[in-house]
Amino acid sequence: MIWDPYYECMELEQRRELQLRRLREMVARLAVNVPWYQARFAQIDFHPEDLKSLEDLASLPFVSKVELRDNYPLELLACPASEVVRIHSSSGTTGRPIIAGYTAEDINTWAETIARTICCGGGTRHDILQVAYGYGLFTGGLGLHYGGERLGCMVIPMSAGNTARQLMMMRDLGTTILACTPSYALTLADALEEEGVSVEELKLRSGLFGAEPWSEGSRQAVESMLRLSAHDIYGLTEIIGPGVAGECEAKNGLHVFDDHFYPEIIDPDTGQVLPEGQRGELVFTSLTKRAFPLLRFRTRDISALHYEPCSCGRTHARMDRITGRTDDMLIIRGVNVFPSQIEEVLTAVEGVMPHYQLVVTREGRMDQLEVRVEVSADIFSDTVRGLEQVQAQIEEELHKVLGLHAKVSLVEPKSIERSIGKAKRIIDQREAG
Ligand code: DLL
Repeated sequence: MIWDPYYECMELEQRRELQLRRLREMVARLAVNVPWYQARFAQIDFHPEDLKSLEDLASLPFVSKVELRDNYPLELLACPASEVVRIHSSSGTTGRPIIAGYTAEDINTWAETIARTICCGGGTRHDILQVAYGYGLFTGGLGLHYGGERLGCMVIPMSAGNTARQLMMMRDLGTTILACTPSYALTLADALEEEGVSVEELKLRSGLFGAEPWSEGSRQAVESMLRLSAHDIYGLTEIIGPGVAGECEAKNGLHVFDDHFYPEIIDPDTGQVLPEGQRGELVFTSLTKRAFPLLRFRTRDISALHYEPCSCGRTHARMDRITGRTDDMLIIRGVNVFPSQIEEVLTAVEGVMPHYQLVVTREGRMDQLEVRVEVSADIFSDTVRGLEQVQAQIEEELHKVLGLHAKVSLVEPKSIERSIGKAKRIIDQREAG
């Protein structure tokens, strides 16, 4: 089912006209309502009426996390504070959090784009949606919640954690759609046996997984363990939260709801806009946000965009699965390494579980990468020789893909800390050493 065929299946030309109209309105609003944008536009001698085509957007400067932090907490509001009905926040790893405000209209838009996301994942109003993303300042819980209600699902607001209770509710209420981070989905799948719940008793058919990078290997693992169809969903607090893009049954990239969020891909070094299909940094411009619209926000997420229509009938731009973040990239002995590349290698090896951690240390001047990964109980109880073989096989595969030697440590099932939200994959001990 397509939630809003008018907007989701629009002819490309018609959508471009709509985007340009919305963009021009947005820029004009920013120029009037937000002193910071006023000053920026004046600096580059830009006048909103100069914006004649979507391509002209490329002449405007980017906004990055640094500028958002400088305008903490609500300096960039484009509406009176009295119109803000909700805030969310993303903590990040350092410094001040980002605070995003929403008007009632923004909350409405958000519910619509999440309803689209759930429909993309095969959901209808007959579904029972278990929301196991965290509720609170994080956008995952409340975002999915409002969208689920908009669609007419029965929503179970579990929030993250309390795994035993999640499984009990899932079984007793007959949950059909599970929404949580992919790492938490694996944690839930792992706990089935311990909690005495058999997958046969469950009615899951679809999963809406996002908020962190994951791989095709993890998709296969979670699909076979929970017997559902796993869909990638993407979003970020600065732009609205989840509901920016989602995968349909074709699983041929994520549909970007580009009548609200205009995507570009840029070269992260030069800032140049890259053509269709080329990999680079995703940049988003709000087209309809009222409280906290952003012009050309640099996400640091790496993806590529495609424009040919999808077999499902939606005509939105499609983005590739996020393969990493420009700031997640580890530089080890000068070689760029993305955790996602390692995950792809690990999950392709029989008996290796998608639970891993990357530990980076420095010995003298040399960076060392250790990949700690769980293996199945069968492999773990194998002979030392058997274990060494698996270890050598992974080291060889990693060498082929990364071009450097990483030490692989096979660890016991369930020995790597489980997450209920975003998994912590990287332990970089270099600064300390
Ligand atoms: O994670 C919003 C969200 C909630 C998305 C629930 C999907 C589901 P933030 O906490 O602001 O917001 O983190 C945003 O998470 O820039 C990406 O780096 C990463 N991210 C989000 N979705 C995906 C995904 C939410 N599907 C940051 N694949 C983004 C890979 C993702 N990374």
